[in-house]
Amino acid sequence: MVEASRIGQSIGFTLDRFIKNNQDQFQYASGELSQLLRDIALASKVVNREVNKAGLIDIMGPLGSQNMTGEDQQKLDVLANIRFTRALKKGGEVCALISEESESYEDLNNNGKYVIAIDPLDGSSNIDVNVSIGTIFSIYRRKSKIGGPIQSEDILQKGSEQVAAGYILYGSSTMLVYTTGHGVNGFTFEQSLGEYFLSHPDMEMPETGKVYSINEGASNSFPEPVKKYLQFCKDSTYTARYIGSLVADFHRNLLKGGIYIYPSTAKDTKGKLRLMYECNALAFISEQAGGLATDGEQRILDIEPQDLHQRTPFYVGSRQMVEKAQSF
Ligand code: AHM
Ligand code: MG
Repeated sequence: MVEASRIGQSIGFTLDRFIKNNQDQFQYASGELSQLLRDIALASKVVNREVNKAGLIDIMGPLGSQNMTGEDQQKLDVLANIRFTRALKKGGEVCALISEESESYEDLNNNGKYVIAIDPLDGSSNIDVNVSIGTIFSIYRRKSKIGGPIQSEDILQKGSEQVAAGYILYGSSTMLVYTTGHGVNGFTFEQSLGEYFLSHPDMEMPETGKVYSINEGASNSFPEPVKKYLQFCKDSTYTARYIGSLVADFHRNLLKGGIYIYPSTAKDTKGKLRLMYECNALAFISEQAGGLATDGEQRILDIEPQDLHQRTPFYVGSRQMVEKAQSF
């Protein structure tokens, strides 16, 4: 955890300054990871602008074919993928990009030292209805020789090997929350200045809470232990809150305490969420904030990935609540 005194002095710092001041925390401090985080922040500002005018696109664009800058209109999740890919390619620190939007990984710069896994815009069912959505990212050190071809050891790394992870929440305000393994810090975007400012230093997830987030509509096909845990939540008069946007549900639970569950179901026998670019990042952040993340049996960060788009059941949130759910 970052020492309180150091953080205390930094409230209101811009993200850039905060990254610079804390650069010495990185194991391989040579400035590239800092620059990579800045690239992500920059791309997120562009995506934020587009998310904010999502409802206007049909009004302002000439009948759905092209937008105002002459590009073909794209769905926002595809557009976000383009924005992040472009920013990371220009930045040059990333050799391979794994994205929810692409079947295979993308080679960005052979000399890049980092691998990134990203869900550019998560919560797709909420994009068109003005409900919070998010970007999720995980950053790994490349393992193979710099300059050579990408190897599977570079792209299929366990969550415990992340060197940084974070998310951007496009909500009632836009926030960027990230960790480099030294605690979790949250930054709020100030629209008129175009800057992220440190607003939530050294975030800690409450040990326990009273909120459970799960899509109960699918409960007929939940595993028996999950059904029993849900009954326990009701008997304990917990409150149900489910936005259906992972980042938003996670962020609320991070601040207020709670548990988010996406178990295996009849439709998604291995769960719905993707290990590499949805679960690993949030698992890293939750552990750094004092919470827990498991697949119901083992720690998410210990899962050996076999596939870029692998799915996993996901139980994440306040430590005591995840432990309780697991005990069922
Ligand atoms: P997506 O990557 O297609 O957007 O799906 C991920 C989303 C999560 O944000 C959310 O928690 C979950 O899917 C909701 O799924 P469901 O509608 O099945 O409850
Ligand atoms: Mg997603």
